[in-house]
Amino acid sequence: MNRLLVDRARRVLAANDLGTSTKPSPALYPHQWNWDSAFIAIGLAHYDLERAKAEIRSLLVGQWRNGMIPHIIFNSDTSAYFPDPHSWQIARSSDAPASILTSGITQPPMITIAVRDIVRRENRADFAREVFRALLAYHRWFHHDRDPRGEGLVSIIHPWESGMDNSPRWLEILDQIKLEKRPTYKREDNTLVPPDERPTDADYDRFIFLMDLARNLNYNRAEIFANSPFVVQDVLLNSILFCADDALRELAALIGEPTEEPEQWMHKTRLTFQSRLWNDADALFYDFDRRGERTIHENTIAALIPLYAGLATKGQADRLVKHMTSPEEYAPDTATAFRVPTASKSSKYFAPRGYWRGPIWINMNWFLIRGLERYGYTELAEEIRADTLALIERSGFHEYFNPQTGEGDGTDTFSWSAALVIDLVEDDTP
Ligand code: 9WN
Repeated sequence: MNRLLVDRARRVLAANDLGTSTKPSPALYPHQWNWDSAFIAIGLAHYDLERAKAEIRSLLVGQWRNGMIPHIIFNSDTSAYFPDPHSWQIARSSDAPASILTSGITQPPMITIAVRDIVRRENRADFAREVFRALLAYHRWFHHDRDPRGEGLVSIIHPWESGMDNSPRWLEILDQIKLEKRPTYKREDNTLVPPDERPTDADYDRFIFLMDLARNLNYNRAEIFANSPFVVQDVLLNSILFCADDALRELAALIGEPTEEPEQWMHKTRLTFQSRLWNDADALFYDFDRRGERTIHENTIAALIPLYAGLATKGQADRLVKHMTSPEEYAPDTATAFRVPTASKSSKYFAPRGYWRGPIWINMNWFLIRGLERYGYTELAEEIRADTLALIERSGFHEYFNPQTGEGDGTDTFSWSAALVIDLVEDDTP
């Protein structure tokens, strides 16, 4: 059964293959996305290491001079996606690459974790040697540019940077953005899938407002930090960066480069993660609104992802697992058969078809499975793995799934759903 699933998953990746990169889906997402490509490389590494390396190399082609790896690298063969290169106008920044079109923001740095997977599977250091400098530059950019005060937590400047675009976590800040007039733009996404399975126009107005703001400030970080209402220390991105720092440390050790820098980053992150993001009363990790200097009290799946990174103490992990196993929050109940929803069912924003406001996403289940394994909750990890595979078996490689009915929503044949299913079935963590 599972072998058949792997074959089907490989076919999804082959169908979305653009040669040296893979688009997330056939029509809705026709370009290369940053963390998608990293998840895809993790899947590809199980059966085609050369193609997995090509996926990483093509992502690095879009790297900015300041080290940032952008969230989208545009495929020049198509213009069917909004926002397009003209919306971003990255040439306004002297840091942007000259001959390649990209967006002007980033996404969670899964790339370094994917590179470590590839290097471990190959059991050779060549690829680590090849990409180490570029990865180091990306991490330095995160830690210096996005954490200018050296606090140990980096900030995101757009919900798209979190990868969880319309999460309830961002709503309070976005609601405070009062638009004098609506930005003018034409969406493509809600013509390709049912509009109620996409972020709303009100969400998009704010996404575009923040994109325009960053562009109009020529992607100057100091100006953006000073002027944007959205500067957030995101639990998810900081968890992934912590894991990525650890992967970078391992790559450095392998090729004889110094390991102190990533070690220091990790040390600082661990301290501030605990002191600023852990909320002991609610027993959840919460994002911190850096601009407004306040905690964002939203119970979403992001609050549990520090398990993946090993950033929770054993006691905190036990308490996080209680949320996961509570039927009022993340566990199945009479109305909700499938898990794990991306927002707690107790949240007033919970919406079973609402994109990142409740539906199940395969990458989030994958993070939780890996996190539960790390803390020794093997039975629960096993249950969620079995549920995840059963869901795909039942509804196909959709972008996300309704936790009440199990139906697949958003786009079909979604690349990371396929890639991570391969990783979950093979499950021979290198
Ligand atoms: C904006 C490609 C991307 C994912 C994100 C997901 C969605 C884009 C969009 O698709 O975002 O970046 O157009 O909605 O939220 O996580 O990387 O799959």
